[in-house]
Amino acid sequence: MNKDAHSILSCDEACAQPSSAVYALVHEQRGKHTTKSQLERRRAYTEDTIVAPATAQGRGGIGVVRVSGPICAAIAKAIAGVLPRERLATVRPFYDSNQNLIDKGLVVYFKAPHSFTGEDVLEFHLHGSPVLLDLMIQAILHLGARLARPGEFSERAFYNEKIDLAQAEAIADLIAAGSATAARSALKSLEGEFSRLINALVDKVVHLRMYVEAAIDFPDEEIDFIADKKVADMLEDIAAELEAISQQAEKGVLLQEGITIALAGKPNAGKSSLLNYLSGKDSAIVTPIPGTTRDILQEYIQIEGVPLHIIDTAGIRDSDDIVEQEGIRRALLALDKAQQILWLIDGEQETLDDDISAYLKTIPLDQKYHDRITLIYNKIDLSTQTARSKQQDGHTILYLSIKTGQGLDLLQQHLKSILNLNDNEASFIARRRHLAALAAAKEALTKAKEALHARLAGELLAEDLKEMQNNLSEITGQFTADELLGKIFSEFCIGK
Ligand SMILES: Nc1nc2c(ncn2[C@@H]2O[C@H](COP(=O)(O)OP(=O)(O)O)[C@@H](O)[C@H]2O)c(=O)[nH]1
Ligand SMILES: [Mg+2]
Repeated sequence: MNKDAHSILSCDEACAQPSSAVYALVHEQRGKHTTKSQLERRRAYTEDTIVAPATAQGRGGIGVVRVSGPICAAIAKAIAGVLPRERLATVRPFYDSNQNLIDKGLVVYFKAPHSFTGEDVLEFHLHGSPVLLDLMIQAILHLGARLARPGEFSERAFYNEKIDLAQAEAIADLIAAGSATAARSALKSLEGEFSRLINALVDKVVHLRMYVEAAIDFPDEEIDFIADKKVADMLEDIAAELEAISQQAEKGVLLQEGITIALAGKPNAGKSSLLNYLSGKDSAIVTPIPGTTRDILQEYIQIEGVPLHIIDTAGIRDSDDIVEQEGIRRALLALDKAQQILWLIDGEQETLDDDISAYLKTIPLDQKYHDRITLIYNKIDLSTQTARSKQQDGHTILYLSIKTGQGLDLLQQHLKSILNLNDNEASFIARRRHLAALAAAKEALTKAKEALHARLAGELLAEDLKEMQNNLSEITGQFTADELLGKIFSEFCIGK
């Protein structure tokens, strides 16, 4: 029975029966970026030429001005006196329209479509003076180019299908990378690693959609794909792949954003000492006087390339001092934002038995924070405890001394495990936007499974699959609303 469905799938679009849904699907898959406004946008691009400095503001050895668009050849001739050979760095004097010498430098010409943007591109390498770059840009504007909007070079590369959206975002992430690990991961995304995984998954979803749509189109053939285990198997396969990608993407987001860890506890437990230890400097004032820290102090550190924002807070206790009360109020706000809380216990003052749940009930923190708490039993040099790490009631308890350094290695290990850094595999970089799209795809997949399970009409299953495909395609920009595209590129800086 299912043979018919298979035979339709295997035949090329041209010979498919005029079964509209399958035909439209194949067609839709072949044509990329085809919404009307996107096409109009591409047309607008071919008409104007953009210019911007490509190197950072300020003085340097060289400064580069980049131009993209149809009048590049004319600009090269006007400014450098020649149209240089393609992709060959050529030394030339550069003149403005009054024949005043601007500078002498290199000009490189990339002819469309073999350029970053897919259009004709020119690069002028000048001496790195902001004044010279400015003169050069003025001269190019005078010749009919306009200033590029933020991210417009990348945007053109996207519309000309040189890169997809995830790759365009990776350019911005690569430039913004705060560590070697983040840079490596951004480069992986830029090289298309993330996009390849997404595209492979989209292909699988499309394949399944075609199978289901074909079955719907031939009801007479009694194709009972719902009873057919093949559909269920394919859904399982897609689910597993989606899960694997989501996990990697979460790691990618972590590399980009890092996590926030708050240090909390009663006054004098050693929070500020811990901040100073982790940041490697004396940022916080440490005294034996309880209530020393009044305001929130924040330090930024990295563990194996992952950014960590550490917040030191005022000790939480009842206080009559209005400054301290305000500090405590701010501490509680900071705890709300932190993904992890290290709750410090003063080992000189307090003991801790095995009933961790009971202990947590005694601390002045809402129950909702309990899941993110690691207990740090500090000052073991003043107690009978030894340095160790213990798991109890689903919590980690670390016994250590910030003063003597005993057990601090356990803390480092614990932070790494929080960051999930134990497998060292560098991931691709990812953004919250990607996680949201993956989550939406998961939701659509769950609905698809339910539709199959409940033996609902095939149309519903097909609809869920289509939604899933669209969610995934948002990541690469194949199915992304214009407003969102505009927003993404506008967050780039000029010249990118
Ligand atoms: N003996 C001992 N003293 C410590 C240790 N950690 C911190 N302290 C001392 O405890 C006091 C309070 O520390 P501080 O970091 O200001 O605590 P905070 O109020 O929680 O910020 C200071 O005098 C520290 O030197 C430790 O591991 N052992
Ligand atoms: Mg303090």
